[in-house]
Amino acid sequence: MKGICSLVAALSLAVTEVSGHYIFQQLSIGSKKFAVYEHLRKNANYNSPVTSLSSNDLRCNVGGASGASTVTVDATAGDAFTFTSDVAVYHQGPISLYMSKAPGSVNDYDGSGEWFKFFDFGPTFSGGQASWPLRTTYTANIPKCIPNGEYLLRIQSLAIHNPGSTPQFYVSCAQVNITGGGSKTPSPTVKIPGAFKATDPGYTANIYNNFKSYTVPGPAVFSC
Ligand SMILES: *[C@@H]1O[C@H](CO)[C@@H](O)[C@H](O)[C@H]1NC(C)=O
Ligand SMILES: [Cu+2]
Repeated sequence: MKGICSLVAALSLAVTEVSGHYIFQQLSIGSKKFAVYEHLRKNANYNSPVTSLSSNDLRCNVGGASGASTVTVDATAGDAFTFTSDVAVYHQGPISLYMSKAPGSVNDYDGSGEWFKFFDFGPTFSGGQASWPLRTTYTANIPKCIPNGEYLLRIQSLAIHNPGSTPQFYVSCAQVNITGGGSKTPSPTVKIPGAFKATDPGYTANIYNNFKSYTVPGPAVFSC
């Protein structure tokens, strides 16, 4: 009986993994929208999440360790940019933006260096209700003061819609070449994996039970 139940559970999970969810697959700089996966590393797991806190796939998703087939795009520090997903993000949880400077060419960079976070899209609380920024597009500005160079630009949707189950990370990385920047060293920085802990309040939060405040996981937000 147990065998049949777990087989059914495994099958339904497999179906959900392929057909459900969402994936960030397109980048815009300013009003210029580029082709799907032109400047984003193509992942190899459809639109499924990463769920291991210790996996290198947390950096740029499954299949995203190499940028060999990704074209790096020029951007000016301070530019607005947008990540677009295939379908609107529909799992409650925060969306965060990170960058990591490549030691050389970003095409060859696996994301094993230092990451800083520069934006969180968190919940807003009003009248005892939380509302999450669940959308198809997320727009922010590249920090004006960061050093010129080639970077991974990473978006992360942390799905905590299912309290008690393992949260899910939906991540994608773009490759950008920054000019017109400054000389500030972004801080604090973290390694990925390592930046997120099973004990983080924002990771274990129950969004359906007495949910009145929220701390987005990860390092403090860097701003110029
Ligand atoms: C990045 O921009 C600099 C300055 O314009 C340029 O010299 C360099 O070739 C660019 N690198 C890439 C990978 O586009
Ligand atoms: Cu899902």
